[in-house]
Amino acid sequence: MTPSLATTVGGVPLTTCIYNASGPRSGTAAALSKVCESQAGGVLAKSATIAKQNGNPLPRTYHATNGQASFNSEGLPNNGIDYYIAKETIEECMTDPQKPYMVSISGKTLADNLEMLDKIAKAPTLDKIQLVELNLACPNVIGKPIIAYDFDQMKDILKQVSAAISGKNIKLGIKLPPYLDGPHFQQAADILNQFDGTIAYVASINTVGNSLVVDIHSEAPMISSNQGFAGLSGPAVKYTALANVRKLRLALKESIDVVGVGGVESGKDAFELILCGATAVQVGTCHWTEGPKCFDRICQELQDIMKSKGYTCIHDFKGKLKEWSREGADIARGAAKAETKKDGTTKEAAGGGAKNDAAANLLQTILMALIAILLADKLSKGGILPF
Ligand code: RRO
Repeated sequence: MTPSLATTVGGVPLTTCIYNASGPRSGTAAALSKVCESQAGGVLAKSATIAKQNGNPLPRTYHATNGQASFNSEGLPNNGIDYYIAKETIEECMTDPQKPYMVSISGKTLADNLEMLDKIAKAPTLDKIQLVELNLACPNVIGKPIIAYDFDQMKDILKQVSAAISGKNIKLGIKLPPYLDGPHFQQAADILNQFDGTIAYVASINTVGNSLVVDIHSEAPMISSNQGFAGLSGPAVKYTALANVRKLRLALKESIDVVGVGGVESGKDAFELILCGATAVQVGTCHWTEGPKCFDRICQELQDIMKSKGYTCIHDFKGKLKEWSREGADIARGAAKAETKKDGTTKEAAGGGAKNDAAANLLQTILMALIAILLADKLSKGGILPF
């Protein structure tokens, strides 16, 4: 039987647990309709501001040649909130009525965010907008800090947003930046937990802000805006995303879902995030570089992994990350060995590297001992040594 990838985010059903992150290929109805036509379980629009804007000057993106990291300083190019909540836009995007449509807002001020929420609440399309993601983590508005790193400001915004949408039919998600320091996870979660009636989910993580990619030939940054400082995404951030999802899942109230996002480019990556507690997984950079067919591929790969483990739905493994154990390490080492045999390459896994180093050291010691014995024998026969 084919495993089911169905899930819910904040109570909203998604046909599959994989969908697009707000950002790449999500600014126009044409691009969003391609997401809807794929296996993506939902469709999320680019973060909106009140008015349409072009964003930062070009070049504002860069993909590292090793495929591990991407950088953007887009500066919120978008068509304005009215476009994303318009009947025509939603009709063009949403060719599959089973899938939810979601908008993202990233106002320049709290007043802008409140105004956009009011527009959404009053829109004739409200019943077609299943989730609203409030982006508190954009790293690329020049001169503005990342809101969710300032806990006092975050609390104040959530208080006012919560009051503004109370009694209105808006299901709210919060897009968070990556936290890196232990206490910050708990501090963020303590604030978010106070608004558990308002917050349906958090999406973790946005890009790693203020990263810098430098070219040695020109001796300058690769990105023109904001002195080259940009949000880092792609496989390089997956491990940070895993930790953020895990830490937040453990610290947040059960009623607040965690949607995992950051560096996902395979079914294996999605599996890992779900194991850490994600209820769904957004794909950003890979959607940007590969296009919407990435959703079909990632869904298929995730189903293949689930099938191989006998899992029939994501609840069979969601949030069930086990503690480290000797038995587990043996399983990981055995799997890495089998993989190595299969494709002939050396895999970094479960101390496999350390084991190989130990074997090499032993061989080296034996060889040196043999050489020493032979040398000693030769020298003693030559009468140089006293034995
Ligand atoms: O548009 C952007 O520059 C941008 C946004 Br709004 C965001 O949330 N994250 C990001 O990396 N870029």
